Amino acid sequence: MDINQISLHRIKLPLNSVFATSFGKVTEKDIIIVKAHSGDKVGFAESVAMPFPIYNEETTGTVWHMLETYMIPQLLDKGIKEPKDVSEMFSYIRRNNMAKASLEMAVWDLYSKQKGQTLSAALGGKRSEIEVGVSIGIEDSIETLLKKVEGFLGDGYKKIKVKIKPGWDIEPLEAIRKKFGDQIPLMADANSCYSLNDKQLLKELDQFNLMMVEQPLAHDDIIDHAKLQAIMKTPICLDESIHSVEDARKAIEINACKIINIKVGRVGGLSEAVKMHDFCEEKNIPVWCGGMLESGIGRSHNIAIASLSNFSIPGDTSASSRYFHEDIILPEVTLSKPGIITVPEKPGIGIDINQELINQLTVNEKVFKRETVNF
Ligand code: OSB
Ligand code: MG
Repeated sequence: MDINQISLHRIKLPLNSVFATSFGKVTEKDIIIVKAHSGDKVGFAESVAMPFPIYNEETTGTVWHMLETYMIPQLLDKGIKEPKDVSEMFSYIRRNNMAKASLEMAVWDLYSKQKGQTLSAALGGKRSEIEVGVSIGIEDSIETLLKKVEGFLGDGYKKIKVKIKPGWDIEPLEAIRKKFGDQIPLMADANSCYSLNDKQLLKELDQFNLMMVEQPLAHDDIIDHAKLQAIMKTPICLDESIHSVEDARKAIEINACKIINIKVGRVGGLSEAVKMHDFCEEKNIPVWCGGMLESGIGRSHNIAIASLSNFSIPGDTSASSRYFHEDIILPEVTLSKPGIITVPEKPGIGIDINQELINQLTVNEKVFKRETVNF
């Protein structure tokens, strides 16, 4: 693919409102933009790691370190023929999936631009439009939560996901069902904050007819999730526990979940995400595309992967304006119809970058050039 330069920009992109989960609050996105250059073509991606190791073990700092120290020099030196070579090249590195994914996704964008194809088509996507939902953090009061739900339902979002934690679970869900009825597509995400000691409370969630409950138990568990699924009617969806198609196979084999949330960063890249999608399709396990409050760059990758056939449940890829006053892409991600995002038609991720805004927001940057010519 003749990649002769890779550059990193670390930016701080303010969120337009605080996003709170059971593991903490986020007020701005600390993002590493990765650019892979070949001739006049540039592939873009972003690292989705959080600034603190609270969702998983990675941070923006560890991603920078892995890319700078091991991954970029090796990729520039060895060269690759196609995107799947990136995953193979770094398979010797344990974990660090978000670092791996950020580089691999930039290569996928570049590859599809070189082929003159949309990223969606290059990945085997079938849809030209995707259905999307919204993820709502832990709010200060039930009243604020209900106002937000009302607004997002007004935008036509096809799934309302509410973050829960002990002390903020039954009450908010009950209030939403009471105000908006039994028909709205509703789910809850616990981000690993319960244990099997809470099984009575978790069973009580069955009364709310939720589409699913996401990652109720430990971030590294599948055994207890299987025990919980056996006594709960509500389908369990796994997020934090699944890092690869192998993890998915094991979780499905022991009935630890009925649905899987695929986040490209968490699973180490688009090649692994496609494998996981195909495996789940074969096993009749529906998947949906999760989110990490991405800027428009990561969001556009999510739109591409969500166009594959087994992404049959609306994902967490909402419009740019739900997160940011101003996004770093042109045009921003918008709903083309209520609850619908149209997959862009231009090659690669199919959007332009607002480089001027990226420059304004940059706190650190580094350019790596290939030193020798690869043939
Ligand atoms: O668990 O899905 C999650 C955001 C940050 C970290 C973890 C999660 C989330 C979200 C937001 O739920 C999804 C989004 O709107 O991007
Ligand atoms: Mg989640």
